[in-house]
Amino acid sequence: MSTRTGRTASHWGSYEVDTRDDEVVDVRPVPEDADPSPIGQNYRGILRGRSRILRPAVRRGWLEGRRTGRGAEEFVEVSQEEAVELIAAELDRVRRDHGNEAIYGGSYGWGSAGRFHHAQSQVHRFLNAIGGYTRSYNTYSHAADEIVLPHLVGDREWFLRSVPSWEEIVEHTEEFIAFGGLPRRSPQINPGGVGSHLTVLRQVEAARNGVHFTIVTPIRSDTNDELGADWLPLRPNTDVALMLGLAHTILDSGRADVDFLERCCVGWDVVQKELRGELDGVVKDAEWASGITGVPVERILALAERIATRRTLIGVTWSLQRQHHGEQSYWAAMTLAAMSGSMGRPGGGIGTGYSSMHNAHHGDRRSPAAALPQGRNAVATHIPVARISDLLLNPGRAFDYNGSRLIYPDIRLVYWIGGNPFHHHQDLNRMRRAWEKPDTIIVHEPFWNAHAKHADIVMPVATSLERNDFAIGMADGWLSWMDRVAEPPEGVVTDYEVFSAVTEKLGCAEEFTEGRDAWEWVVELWGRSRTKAAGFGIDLPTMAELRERGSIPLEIPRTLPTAFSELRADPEAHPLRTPSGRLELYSETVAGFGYADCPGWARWMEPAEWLGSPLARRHPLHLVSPQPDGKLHSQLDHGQESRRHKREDRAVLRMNPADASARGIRDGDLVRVFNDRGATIACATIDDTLLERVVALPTGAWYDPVDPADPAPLDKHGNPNVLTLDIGTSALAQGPSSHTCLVDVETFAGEAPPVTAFEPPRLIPASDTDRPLRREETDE
Ligand SMILES: Nc1nc2c(c(=O)[nH]1)N[C@H]1C(S)=C(S)[C@@H](COP(=O)(O)OP(=O)(O)OC[C@H]3O[C@@H](n4cnc5c(=O)[nH]c(N)nc54)[C@H](O)[C@@H]3O)O[C@H]1N2
Ligand SMILES: Nc1nc2c(c(=O)[nH]1)N[C@H]1C(S)=C(S)[C@@H](COP(=O)(O)OP(=O)(O)OC[C@H]3O[C@@H](n4cnc5c(=O)[nH]c(N)nc54)[C@H](O)[C@@H]3O)O[C@H]1N2
Ligand SMILES: [Mo]
Repeated sequence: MSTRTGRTASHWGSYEVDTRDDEVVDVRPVPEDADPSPIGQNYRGILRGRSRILRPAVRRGWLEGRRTGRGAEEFVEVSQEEAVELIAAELDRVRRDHGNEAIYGGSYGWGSAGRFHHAQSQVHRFLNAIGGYTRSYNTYSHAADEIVLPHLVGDREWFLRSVPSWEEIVEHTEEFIAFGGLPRRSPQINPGGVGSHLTVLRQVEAARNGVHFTIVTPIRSDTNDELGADWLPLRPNTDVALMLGLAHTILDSGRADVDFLERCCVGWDVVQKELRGELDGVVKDAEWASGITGVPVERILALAERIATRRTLIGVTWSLQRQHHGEQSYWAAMTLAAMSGSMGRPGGGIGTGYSSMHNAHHGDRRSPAAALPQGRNAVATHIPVARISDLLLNPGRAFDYNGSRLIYPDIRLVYWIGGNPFHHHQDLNRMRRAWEKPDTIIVHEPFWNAHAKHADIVMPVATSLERNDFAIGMADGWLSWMDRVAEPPEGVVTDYEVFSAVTEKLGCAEEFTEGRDAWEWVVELWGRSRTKAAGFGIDLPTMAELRERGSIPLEIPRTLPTAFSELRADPEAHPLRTPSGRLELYSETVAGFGYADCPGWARWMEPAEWLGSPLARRHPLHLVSPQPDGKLHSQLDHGQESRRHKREDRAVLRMNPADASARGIRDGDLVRVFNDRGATIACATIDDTLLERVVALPTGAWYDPVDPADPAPLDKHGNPNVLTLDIGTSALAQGPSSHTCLVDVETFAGEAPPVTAFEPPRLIPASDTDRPLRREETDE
């Protein structure tokens, strides 16, 4: 028996981990974590569990030259050498016959913490070394934000580095209006790691210091009880109408901050016309907003009064822009904040993501740590990340994106590591049709999730617990060592070693490895980090000392004055990096694009699906699919903390008592959630914190079709993305619109099929097949 104790870091925190025979037996938060996350408990028992991928596997149909059958067919297990041979030969065929742009390496996903083993850096460096690939831009988290903010404020990074921090809020804010709420679960997470969880502590401190919180969300429990927040329930996807109604009320009462609006912004004239109905004949007053949002008129009037008279911070959660016309949520919030009188004053104005993730907003966002260089991509073709199904389904088709007109290239090979599109993408039945298009899909995964099951060549890889590395999260105050606390299963190697072997075969190993093994790279990146940190005035110790100490606190104080304060003081001396140098409440650039679904100023436009749309007669419930408690996305869904949040093995669908009783649904019943795109089985939990006609099904349950050969199979595990809508936010950002979705719910009739999401697919040992291990040529 071998036992080890070491330290690991993850996107949900750092932990001390005990392993026995290379399996995790105990997980403890590190002492420096002020408010540790229970998500770390998911590590127990997963390294050698049934879902672990133990050997490289190749889909039988692929070997026989078939593109169909992904997700339904058995796999042939092969040796590491054979798998590397197959991958190298197929990459070589595709780049020779179709060019490197036929390789899609967008490969979106969070992977694991660790500077060197960071999956996206690895795969992009690898694909650049072999000649380039079609890439993806933006994120699923906040694509619309990434595109629209630069049009409004110029430099998005400057904005994020200077919006009021929690420390500033505790000190100066009087009113915190949280559009999208302040869910306790979300700031457990931080990309790259989090040494000590501070957000909830700061929120409570703010409340104690007299900050008055109002949460504007369809779900009352989107907050922490200790904040004593007022709840303003509204219909999902109608925030823009509410914001405009508030803005109109402030304008009407003569309280708008005309000085700031006229000196520091462009577009105040257009905003007034929009609010007064001079552009479309519709006055955007509180009554109008009430009709759309369901918020009583008196509450809109009262909230507008508070906003205009007290030091107010408008907080917008990222969920507000993961919806159809999501750009407008930010635009309207910016407009409201600019009118409030608090813009550019300590603790006032606007900020984003305050309860979406830990990095919003504590320390400075500049990282003192070096990253693995990705090299140069010789291919220019790209897509906005959430247009993956459109890309595969429509080669050659033109589409709009932030003022440019792009063409979807013809993708023959998809290479994906460190992400799970069967978790993250919308309308999975449509995506499954898209998945039939490429010749070859190659995936590296530690676990047999749906993504691996739908691939052609699956490479098992080591988890973050089976590698040495160091971690630092975005805007986090800690550097952390990561121990190899277990050996991977025999024969299983890291992403880096797979890529090293493939580049060796393709004759470009030197470019990829630069002659270093993984350990030598970690040492190298630590050395580069010491140099980089020195430029920040930070003296990092030797790597041996980091290892010894486990973690190091970092003081990277925020240096920028509150966003817009300098603009307010002197717009000539401190212009923004917009075309006008002002805050652009009206953007001539965006207006010039001429997009019907994204004009150049804040405007309410009906989303494709909402409670006011005709479709609501047939599918009368609005589905929101929030981030899950108990895990990050789909990661370690088979872990114990994740399973604690399931009922009857399925994800939990929360619904209002009235909606449940109207359908004869009782607490704990299995239900079928459905619309025209798909259906899933979840377990109903009756919850009076939800607004009527709103249901919530968290993301993250591994997609688990009853009959994978069916083109639109019933999912039996509660994955909301079989239901969600796969359209861009607008022609501007083309972001995901996951929170725009109507459904209906009924009790599940009959015997529910057991969940098999965590079972491996049928595996055939290589010795049992007489097939030659190469792909047969077909002209399908
Ligand atoms: N309906 C709906 N859908 C959504 C959202 C929503 O709000 N609603 N939110 C969206 C958002 S914000 C996001 S960010 C996405 C998240 O989507 P993803 O980032 O794709 O989800 P993860 O589950 O984190 O996927 C990471 C995968 O990488 C694997 N992995 C971990 N470490 C490694 C490694 O070192 N190497 C390799 N090869 N693999 C590794 C894990 O096992 C896991 O399968 O989901 C989006 N989808
Ligand atoms: N525990 C945990 N935390 C996470 C993650 C995770 O997987 N697990 N994922 C992380 C990632 S990658 C990201 S990007 C962030 C995302 O962070 P967010 O985007 O903030 O997270 P969501 O849970 O999608 O949405 C937050 C709340 O918005 C509300 N909401 C939905 N639609 C609307 C609407 O139209 N109007 C209003 N006013 N409210 C609405 C929902 O009730 C929901 O609870 O979360 C991060 N935090
Ligand atoms: Mo995200």
